[in-house]
Amino acid sequence: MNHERSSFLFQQAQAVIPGGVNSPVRAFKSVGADPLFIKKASGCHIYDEDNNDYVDYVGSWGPMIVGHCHPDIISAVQTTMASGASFGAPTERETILANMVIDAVPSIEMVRMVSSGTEATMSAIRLARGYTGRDKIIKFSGCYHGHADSLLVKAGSGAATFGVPDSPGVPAEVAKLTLTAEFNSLDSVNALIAQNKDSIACIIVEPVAGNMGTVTPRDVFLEGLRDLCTNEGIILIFDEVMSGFRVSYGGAQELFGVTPDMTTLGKIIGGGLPVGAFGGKREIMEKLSPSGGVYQAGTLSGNPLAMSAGIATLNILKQPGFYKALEEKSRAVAEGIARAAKEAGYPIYSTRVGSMFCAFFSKNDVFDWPSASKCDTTAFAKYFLAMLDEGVYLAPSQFETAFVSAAHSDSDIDKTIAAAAKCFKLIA
Ligand code: HOZ
Repeated sequence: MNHERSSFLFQQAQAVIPGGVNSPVRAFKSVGADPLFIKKASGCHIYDEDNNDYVDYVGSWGPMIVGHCHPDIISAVQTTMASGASFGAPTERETILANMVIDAVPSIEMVRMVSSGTEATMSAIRLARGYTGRDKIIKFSGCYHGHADSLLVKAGSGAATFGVPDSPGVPAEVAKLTLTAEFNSLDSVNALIAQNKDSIACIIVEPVAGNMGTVTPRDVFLEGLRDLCTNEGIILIFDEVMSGFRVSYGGAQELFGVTPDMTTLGKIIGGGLPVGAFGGKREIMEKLSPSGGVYQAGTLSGNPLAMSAGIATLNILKQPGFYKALEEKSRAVAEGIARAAKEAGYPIYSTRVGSMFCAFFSKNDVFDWPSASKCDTTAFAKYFLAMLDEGVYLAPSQFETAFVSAAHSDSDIDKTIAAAAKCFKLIA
């Protein structure tokens, strides 16, 4: 495939944008190539500046669950745009989307809209600290909760891909308030709690870890966190920026039947426009300014265009059978890729929760960051580039999740599995 124009545009971008990209995960650095510059998209297909057509499993890193350019979302955004893009004052749409989120997500009694997932997690942690009067937090290595200072400690996603899980620029004094446990290990959490009695404000976790590949929670892990937090007066925060409205309408907490105290959201609830949200128990949320003293603000928070796109998206997701059909597509593609790998003599460790999946280049189980980090990233890079050549666009890192959308058709899935069969044979 010819990527001449993408490479030309990348060269131009590098002169004026650090690394040529506005978010590190977009770079193809870890797979040894230049990123594709995207011209347009439709359904589950994206088209680069050289007019190559790809089946897309990045989906803008999660938001595009109904596919790109859905007519209902286009129409909602166009109608809203015609009456004003932003006012910095309340609009009715904010309350409509807030009610939809509250109705869907078991833990959320009140919600505040922000403009990104990072803002959501950063603000949720400030609120947990303000509510409990405690300073320390626990996160899990390999989990990624955006790029706020306290969360760039043993972080996943781009931070793990590029080998900077503890970013320069985060003051040591700030980082030492973030304690890290191992995903799926209640023992590691118990040990931290015992060593830091009555000083932990919150535990923040991706209930389905999606930023070190896709790592599923083992039996009793989430329930165990719930019990520990209840017993110790710690706020349990589920970061459902990725899994919210994705693994089911009510997110991972609905799927697994475990209710946190607070939840962070983003991606899908903005229908592809910049959005985030955090919510939880009324008594916690009411501590937020202006009803309480914990400050948090944003010029574009609850932006009319983002609210409209979010409402239109959730209305599509509410249609009967939406998640069942998505589950079937997702199972077909994830199982098809795993089967192709096995038949090529290159077994992988395949994980999936709903429409989030990952092919780990590992012969062993992957259940936390130490096991994920042992994957063969060199073989992954070869596979990634070969798949791209076959017209399949995956995230350019072993430590990311693949997303399936309602727009993936049987023929897109068949094409993906056939491509995988060819690519695994190449690397076997
Ligand atoms: N959570 C996304 C990737 N794992 C973030 C996208 C980004 O960093 O640009």
